[in-house]
Amino acid sequence: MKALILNSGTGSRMGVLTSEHPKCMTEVSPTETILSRQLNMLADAGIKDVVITTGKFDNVLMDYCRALDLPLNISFVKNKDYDKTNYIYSIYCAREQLTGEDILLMHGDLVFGSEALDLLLACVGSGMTVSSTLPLPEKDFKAVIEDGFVRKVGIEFFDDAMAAQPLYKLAKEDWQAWLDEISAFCERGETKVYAENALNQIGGGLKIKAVDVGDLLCAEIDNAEDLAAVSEKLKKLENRSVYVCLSTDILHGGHMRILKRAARLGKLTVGVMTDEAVASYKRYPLVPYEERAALLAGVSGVCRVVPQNSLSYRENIEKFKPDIVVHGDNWAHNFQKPVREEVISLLKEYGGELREFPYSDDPKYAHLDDRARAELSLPDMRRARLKKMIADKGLITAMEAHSGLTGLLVENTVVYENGQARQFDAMWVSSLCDSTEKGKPDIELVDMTSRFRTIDDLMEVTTKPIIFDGDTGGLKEHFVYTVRTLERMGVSMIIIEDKMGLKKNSLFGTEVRQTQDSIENFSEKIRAGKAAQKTGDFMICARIESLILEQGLEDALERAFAFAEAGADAIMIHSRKKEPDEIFAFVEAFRKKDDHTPIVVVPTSFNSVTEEEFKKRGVNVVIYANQLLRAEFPAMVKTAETILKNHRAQEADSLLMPFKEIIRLIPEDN
Ligand code: SPV
Ligand code: MG
Repeated sequence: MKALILNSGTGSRMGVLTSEHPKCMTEVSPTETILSRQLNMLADAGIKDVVITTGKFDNVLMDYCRALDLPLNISFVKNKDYDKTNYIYSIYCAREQLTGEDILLMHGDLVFGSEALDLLLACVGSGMTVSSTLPLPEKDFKAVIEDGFVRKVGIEFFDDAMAAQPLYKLAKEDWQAWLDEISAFCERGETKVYAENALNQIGGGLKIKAVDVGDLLCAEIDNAEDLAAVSEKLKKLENRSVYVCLSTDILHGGHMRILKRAARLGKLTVGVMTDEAVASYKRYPLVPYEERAALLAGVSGVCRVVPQNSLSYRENIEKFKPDIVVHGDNWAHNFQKPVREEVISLLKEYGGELREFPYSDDPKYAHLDDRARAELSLPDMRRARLKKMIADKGLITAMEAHSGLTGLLVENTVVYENGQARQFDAMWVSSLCDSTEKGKPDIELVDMTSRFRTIDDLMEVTTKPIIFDGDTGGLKEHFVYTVRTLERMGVSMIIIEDKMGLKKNSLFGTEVRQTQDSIENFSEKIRAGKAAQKTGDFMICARIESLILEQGLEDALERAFAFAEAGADAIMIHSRKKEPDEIFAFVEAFRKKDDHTPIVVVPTSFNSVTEEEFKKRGVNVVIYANQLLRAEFPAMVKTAETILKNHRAQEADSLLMPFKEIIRLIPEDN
C-alpha cells in the first residue's frame, strides 16, 4: 500500500503560522509537526512508499522530509498551479505514481491518532473515517452513509450524513475508478472542485466502508483555533499511561513494532516478566531479568520499566492503574484467557481499557526461539541454572527422567491453572529408575559409563538442569573423576548418600543390610569432590540416610552440619515413613542453625505434603524420584495381557497412544 499526502494547499487561513513553511509543518506538540506525526505513523504501520504533492514552499518541505530520515521512500510531485487549483489537480499531477496499488489517502492538515489509523487499516476493502459522535460540521466534509457505506462526500450534505475526515483506505480497483474520474474532471478543466466531486459522480459504484472513529483523534487543522484544540487533545492523549508486558529475551522487529505502537498511545510502562515468571510457562530466559529490563529501558518511547512477577497482571494494574493495557489479540484463545479476563475486569473497575493488536506469528522469528533453546542446552548454561533457580524461586521441583523420551516429557509438560502455568524445573536421573529400566537391581551395578549414556540421551533433547543420583559416590579416588565428568557434561548437581559397601535402595530401609559411612570418611569424600570441580556452579549434595537406617534425628542433624561444614552445597534428608513428621522435625532443627544451605527431599513415601508446605518449612528442592517409570510399567503390563488374552492387538487399541501422536512427540530438529 502506498500513502498519498496532499500538501499543495497554501494554508492561508493559518495566518503567520504558514508564512515560511507549508501548513503540514506546523507543530502540534513540542516534538511533532502534523507531517512528522503522519509520516512516523505510516512508517510504524509498515508503509514504505509515500507520495506527497507539494506547492508553495516545496523546497522547504522536501528538505524537512529528508531531515526526518525515516525508513520511507518519499516522492514529491509539485502542483505548479497550486494557487489556482484544488487538490483534485494535485492528484491528477501525481496520477502516474498512483496506479496499480492500494492507496492510503490523507490531507496534509489531518491529525489523527494511531487508534483511528488502526481502525481504518483493519477494514477489509476500502474505507473512510467518519464519526457518529461528532456534531455535523457546518462547513467541513460530511459523508452520506447508506448501509454502512459512504455514498457521497461533500460539505453540502446534511441528511443521513456523519462528520467525515479525508482519510481513506482505497482498494486499488476503487482507487483506479476514482482516479479515472479525477482525470476526466481535470481534463475537462474542472480543477477547482474537491476530488470528492469526482467520487460522488461515481456514486454507489464504489464500496467505501464508513469507518466510525467516534471521538478518537482525527481532525483537520484549518486555523489557529483548530490547532489549539488539537494540540490540547494530543497533550491529553500523550499523558495517558500505557502498560505492556514483555517476557521475551530476544527483542526482534515484531516486538519493536508493538512497543512503538504502544508508545503512540501515551506514556509507556513496560512490565518485564521476572525470570521465575517466564520459566513458569515457557523456557528459562536466556537473558536474565536485569539485562532484559536494561535493554527495554533503552528502547525509544519506553518511559519506565518495572518487574512483573507473574503471568497475572493484577499486581501491576493495581499498583500503576494504567489507562490502557496493550496485548496481542492471540491471548483470547490460548492458556492466557483467564489472565486476559482478569485484566479486563481489573481495568473495568476504574475505566481503563484493553487494546489488542493483531498478533503476527511471523515464521522468520520462530527460529530465534529454537536458537535460544539450543543455547540453554549448552553445558555451561545448563549447569549454572540450577543454583540460580533455587536462589530465585526458593523451591524448585525435579522430575525423574530415564530416557530421551521421558526427558522430553519432563521438558515439555505444562499445566495451566487460573492463568498460571506450572512445569518441572529440573530432571532427576535416578539410580533406581536407571537400573530398573535395564532390568537390574539398584545396587550400583549399572556402571558410570552406562549412567553417563542416560545423561547424554537427556542432554541431547532437553534444556532443563539435571540432578544426578550418584549413589554412594564410590571410592573417593573414583568420585573425583565422576565429579569432573558430570561437571564437564553440564550436570548441575550430584547427590551422594552416606552409605558404604553394597548399597541397596533406601526404600528397603532396615529390611536389608546397609552400612552408613562414618562422618569423617564421607566428609573427606565431599571435600575431595569440591576440590576436584572446576566451576563454581556445580553442586555436591550430601544425602543423609540416618532416618532410613533408624539412627535418629540427632544423628541426622550431626551429619548434616558436618557435611555442610565439609563443603556440601546442599543436604538431602530422606525418610521412608508415610508421615512427614521426621522430615519436618529435621528441617525445623536444621533451619534453626543453618538458614542458607538448600535442603532436598524425595517425597515418595510422605507424598501427601504439597510443594507449598515444603517451601513454607524451608525445603528448597523436591524430587519426584520414580513416578514416571512406575506409571509406564503397569500400562505396559496391561497392554501385554490384553493382547495375550485376545490373541490379537485390536482390544488394546484403546489403551494406546495413536501412532500419529507418537510421531509428533519427537520434535523434527532433534
Ligand atoms: C533413586 O531414585 O534412585 C533414589 C531415591 O535414590 S530413593 O529411591 O527414594 O532412594
Ligand atoms: Mg538412588
